[in-house]
Amino acid sequence: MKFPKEFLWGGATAANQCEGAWNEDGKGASIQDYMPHGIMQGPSEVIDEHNLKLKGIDLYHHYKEDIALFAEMGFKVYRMSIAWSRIFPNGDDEKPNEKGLEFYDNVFDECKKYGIEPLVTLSHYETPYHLAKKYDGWRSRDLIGFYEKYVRTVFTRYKGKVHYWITFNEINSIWHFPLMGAGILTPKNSLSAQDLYQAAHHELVASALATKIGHEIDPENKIGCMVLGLTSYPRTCDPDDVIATMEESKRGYFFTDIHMRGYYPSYTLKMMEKEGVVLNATDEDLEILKNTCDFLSFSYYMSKCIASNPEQYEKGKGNLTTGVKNPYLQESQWGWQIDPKGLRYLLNTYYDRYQKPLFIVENGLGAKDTLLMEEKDGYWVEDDYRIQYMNDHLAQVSKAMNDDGVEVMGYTSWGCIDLISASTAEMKKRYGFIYVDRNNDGTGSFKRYKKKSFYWYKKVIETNGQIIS
Ligand code: BGP
Repeated sequence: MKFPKEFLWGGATAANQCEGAWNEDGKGASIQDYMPHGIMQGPSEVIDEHNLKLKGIDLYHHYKEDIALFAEMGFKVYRMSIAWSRIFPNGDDEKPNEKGLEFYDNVFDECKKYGIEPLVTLSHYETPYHLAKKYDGWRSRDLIGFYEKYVRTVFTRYKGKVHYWITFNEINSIWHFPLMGAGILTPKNSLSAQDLYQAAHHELVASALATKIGHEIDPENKIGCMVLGLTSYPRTCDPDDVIATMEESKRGYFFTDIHMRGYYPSYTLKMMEKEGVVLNATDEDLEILKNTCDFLSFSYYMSKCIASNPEQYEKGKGNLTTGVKNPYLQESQWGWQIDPKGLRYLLNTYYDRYQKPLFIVENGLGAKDTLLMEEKDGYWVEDDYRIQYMNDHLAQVSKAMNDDGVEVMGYTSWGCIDLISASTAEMKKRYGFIYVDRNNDGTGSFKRYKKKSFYWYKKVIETNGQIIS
């Protein structure tokens, strides 16, 4: 398997799923601090002390140890997010919180020590709670100004320390989970299409504005958009299934097209027309949207099938969105259908559409791991299933590059250290190369243990992918 010399190997986390220290050193609450059950139930009225994310894996106090472990694996890049409410505790504050800024200074300095490039997500499902409560999140145009102030602050502060940025995590998730994706507290079933498209528009304008500002502050900055990458296949070759799949794909391309092309393509205008939406978009908004991204990044865990008559088939489970089951695929313990070839397919479709570099910033297997009674060859968890999953996906990445000519900048596996899951807010769904002793009931010592996959990934990076088969 061939990977380019400059390929960015690494891992990914998000502040709200790993940092903990939810109210330390002046941090304000984020929406996640009020989501003890992930997306499965609505938000809580008050902070629920059982919410595992409040302490996460306590990366806030373990970052030196954790980054040293990433360095031991040879990471070239570490994808992480800045918790917006660590910098602006309420989101609409006058001044930033210096302690919060210092924390990320320390993290970036630690990365630099090992030659690891940070890849920073500016907003990873962690809108400051106050902005959700007072403004109903991104439904309000005011959020553009608050986000602008926040990104200006961090682009300026970390100039020269960070060169790779992502504006919003999985921006297309707003269709499915408006609270997580856009900090909207109004329940989804009370939101109209008008509300959702307008909120999406505000995020899109804010994203393009961040790209503009980021380039102005440091022309060296590479700024990308990020979507939940989903391969959708027609369940059968019945043209009705094919058309249903095309319609579904349009909802996915909505965000990448606007980010990468800089305008609302004709089909997006038709979508809104059909749904009775009259978008409030100013001339200035449309001008800002012309600031297109340097790269397109996405998460990829699974694929799904689409049918024009879905009730005839068994329903699939999946990452924030589902279709019907694909009879040719195996699934994870959480029912997500595993499809390495779907990753090659997706890389091709994006590259054919935009001819811009792609970055796989999330991929991995959420599984229940068992800690061995004693260390075996330096590891504590025998996670061959995870090694297999990642090997098979990376083999397809290599094919996309070498057989199909797709340009891929790098690969950051999701949850390179175990963390709290986003959809179910639990600890037992683990993705990491590093096991963290914390349990669903909140017990645990927070001690870190290497898994078998730790040594495997180290070898992958050392050989620049040569051991992938
Ligand atoms: C993506 C999110 C991540 C992450 C991942 C795995 O959608 O960007 O934050 O958590 O999915 O999902 P989960 O944690 O629910 O297994």
